[in-house]
Amino acid sequence: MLIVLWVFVRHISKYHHAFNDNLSLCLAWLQCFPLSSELNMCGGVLTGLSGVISSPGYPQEYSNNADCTWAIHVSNTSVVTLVFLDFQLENNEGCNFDFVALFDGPTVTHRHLGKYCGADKPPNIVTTSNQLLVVFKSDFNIGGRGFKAYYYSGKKIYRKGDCECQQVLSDVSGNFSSPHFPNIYPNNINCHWSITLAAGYRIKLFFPFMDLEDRNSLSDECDYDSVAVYDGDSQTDTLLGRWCGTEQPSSLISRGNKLLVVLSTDRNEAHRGFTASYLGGKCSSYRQIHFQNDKFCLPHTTVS
Ligand SMILES: [Ca+2]
Ligand SMILES: [Ca+2]
Repeated sequence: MLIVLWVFVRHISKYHHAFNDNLSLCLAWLQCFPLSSELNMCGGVLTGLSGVISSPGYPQEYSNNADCTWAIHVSNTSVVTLVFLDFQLENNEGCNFDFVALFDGPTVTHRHLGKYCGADKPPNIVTTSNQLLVVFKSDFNIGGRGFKAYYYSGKKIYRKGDCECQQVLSDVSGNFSSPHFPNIYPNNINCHWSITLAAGYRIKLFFPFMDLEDRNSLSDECDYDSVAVYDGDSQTDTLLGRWCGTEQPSSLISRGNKLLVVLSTDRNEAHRGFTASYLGGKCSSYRQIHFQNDKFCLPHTTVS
């Protein structure tokens, strides 16, 4: 009987989007009865030291019109790390249809940590506060397998070297390294180096030395510790790459005058870290950028 009703409502909804609100109530109700495990709950408040969340019905396709909010709240002196194990949502540029959005605090007015859709697993996220808000929404059609993620709490670290960990660099060239380099870096850190040069400049970045914890051998991803580089000033800008282990990234060149480097480490196993150097360069002619000692041709330069 329920199945007949469900098929009927879904059929109707293809033609009458006005039924969407009723449909989502109906689907939510159907979901809660047969699948009432913690994993399949749509949202909730989680206060454990660690836990798992997933889209409703995972790994079956999530429902349309889902609107789930998980509030993760750990002890006052801790931060929250969220690691995605699986991720497949309807994709579109801007993630306006189905998405997972993350906030560094208890509400959507707190710092936005990222909005994700499609089949690329989001990076590991570490909060600066002791609360993380995870929002999952889907629109009226086209779904996916959804997502599964786990979180854990770790102690906030207050050390002398921490001010080296949130740096804005505006000199035309410079160097930086992981905290305490060449000694081992701290666990549970989330460090940002934001290179911001004058308009018209682009940035060439390279890593002469890299030694982080290795990839997760199960997922083959940099799930534990990683250095990520974004082509802009936030983690919502294009990811140019993510590295770990002793992988040596080739040099990177920004599209604009900003680059963001993020070092994230998990709660155990630390290595020596990395050193980075950058140079600013200005375009003097189409397709050509002059750096201090060398010249580059770039395929899609937009700087004149
Ligand atoms: Ca959808
Ligand atoms: Ca580690």
